[in-house]
Amino acid sequence: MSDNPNNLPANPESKGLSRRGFLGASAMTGAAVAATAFGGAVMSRETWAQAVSDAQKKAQAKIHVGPGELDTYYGFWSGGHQGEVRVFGVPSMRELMRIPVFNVDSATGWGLTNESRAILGDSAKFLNGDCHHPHLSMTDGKYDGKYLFINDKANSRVARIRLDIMKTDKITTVPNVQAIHGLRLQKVPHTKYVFCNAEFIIPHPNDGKNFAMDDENSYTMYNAIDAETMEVAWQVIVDGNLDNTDADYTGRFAASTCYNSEKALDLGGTMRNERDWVVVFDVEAIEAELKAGNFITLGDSKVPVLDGRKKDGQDSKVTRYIPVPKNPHGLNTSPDGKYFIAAGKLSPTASIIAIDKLPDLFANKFEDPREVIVGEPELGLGPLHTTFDGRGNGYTTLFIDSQVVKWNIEEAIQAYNGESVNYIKQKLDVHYQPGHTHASLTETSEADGQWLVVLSKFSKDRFLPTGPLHPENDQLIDISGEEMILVHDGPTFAEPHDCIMARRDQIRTKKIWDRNDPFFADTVKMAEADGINLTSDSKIIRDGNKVRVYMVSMAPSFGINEFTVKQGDEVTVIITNIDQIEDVSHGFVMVNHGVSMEISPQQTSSITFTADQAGVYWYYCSWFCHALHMEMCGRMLVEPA
Ligand code: K7E
Ligand code: CUA
Ligand code: CA
Repeated sequence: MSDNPNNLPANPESKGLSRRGFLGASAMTGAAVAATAFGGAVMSRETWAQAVSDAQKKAQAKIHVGPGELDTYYGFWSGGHQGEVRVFGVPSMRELMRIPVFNVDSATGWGLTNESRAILGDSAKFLNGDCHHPHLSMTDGKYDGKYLFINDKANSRVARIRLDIMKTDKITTVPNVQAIHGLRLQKVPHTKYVFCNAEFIIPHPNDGKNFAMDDENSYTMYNAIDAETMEVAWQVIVDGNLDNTDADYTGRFAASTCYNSEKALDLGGTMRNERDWVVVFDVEAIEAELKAGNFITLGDSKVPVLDGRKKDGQDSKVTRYIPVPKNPHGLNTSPDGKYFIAAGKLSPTASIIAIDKLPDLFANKFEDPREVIVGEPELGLGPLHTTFDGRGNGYTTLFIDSQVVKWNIEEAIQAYNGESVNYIKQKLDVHYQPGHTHASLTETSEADGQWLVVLSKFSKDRFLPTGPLHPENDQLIDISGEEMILVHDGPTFAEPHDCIMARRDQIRTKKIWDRNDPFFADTVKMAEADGINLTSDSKIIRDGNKVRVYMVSMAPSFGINEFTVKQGDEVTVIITNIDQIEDVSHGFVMVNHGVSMEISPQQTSSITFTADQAGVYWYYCSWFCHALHMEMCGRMLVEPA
């Protein structure tokens, strides 16, 4: 055994060896390691400089955002089963911020503070989440900068992030379903609904009396959440299961892929049918049915439920099922509003559904629902998700081929009609096994075809080794020209399924908190009831064994240097940061009590804990705020019970 198990030279360039060359044959045996002149090879700086074309150098120069310069796009990345949302600058791919959502965060106190626990509600008992699909609210098919919504597959929730403060402000658990996966927003006339798919089929009622799941009482549902109130507005029972979803640009239709039309309980069973389907929802018909009172409710839930399943081969009023091959996955609306595109996953195809034919589909004008499919191009192996440049091209990830394929939609339709055209424009190797791909502004009518992010699930040899668990590789590709040019490898921690990019002028954030912000309104109310002026008072309120310690903070000191409680007291510390200066955030940590929180300028934060040990306990400021930040501390004196 060498004492350098990674087998990396201290400095490969100095020995004139590329890393690929040094790693040698063993690195080349992986099936996905398809090194091409530029795309695949790991090379030294010198080799790279010789190999790249001028176009590549130009593209490379575009991603250089120099010190003090700002990025042109905001990127919002899901944190996958890590549970948070990450804010990136694009094209630099620098991480700007992390927004805790379904996770517990030590730095900001998310999941620890009273304000965050109130937002988490009943689900505060869960310390995990699994977010896949971040999406930005829209007005008239364009980002309006208000909210970002994201799903939690692990605990069947949907969260909303306020973009002005970049904090989660609402979390909703969707009742009577399991595993909220696909999530998209109504685009037009504005984001009234958040559409979300519950992936797994469960028995109803799910009370342990029926595990067979082979009858009509086993199903899953398509869900719509009111974007403003964050209450579940309605649910629609479907045949099969639900994977990914998207909405159209008329406001009337949304559609979802189903990979388990078989209602199978095992892997083999889910692959039995050559075709599963895309189910289309008619939002207007759904609203009409609700208005007419034609709904049921389930268990304790008050959410109206419609039945969107076929009965005796007859379609419901609110859904239509379009057969597509095979275990389809991504469902994406083209930015011209013309098509839903379903990626085939186990089929090398994508199915192009003409949205303008859907009114006739619902009017039963077609013998075969597949008459709404106007193209089914062969793209490559394992197509998962498609994104668009606004110039008529789709970019589809090919998981098995480890590629992104650029293809022309209208030409694919011509080919389907028997014309001989080559709709494939380019296939680019990515590294490796891509899931989602996202082009700048692709989900809006303003898709601008500048940047493409490809979220590769495997990084293998692209980065310094980090043990058995590898980072993912979020690659940045310049798509502004005729050719896709790979310009950046971005290691990320588990597991950004999806990301979304908006122009920087579309996101407007506050520099300091507004004292009237609803985020801490309940805490302000509590202070008012205690007769406290939060921006000037530092005072202790005793209420039986409950002690409320109110203090202000201003760099570099807390308003209270020392307070005394009795062992067993339930202590709530409420701090208002009265600094007015942008970026001067304070923190509060009570040593040996699991207590930590952020208090940014003009914010009030509070946290509750039990003083269960007698003695002296220091508290301190955890966000570096001043030259005397270390001195910003105090003592809690706990008298024995
Ligand atoms: Cu393809 Cu959850 Cu969007 Cu992962 S899903 S890749
Ligand atoms: Cu206040 Cu550090
Ligand atoms: Ca299937």
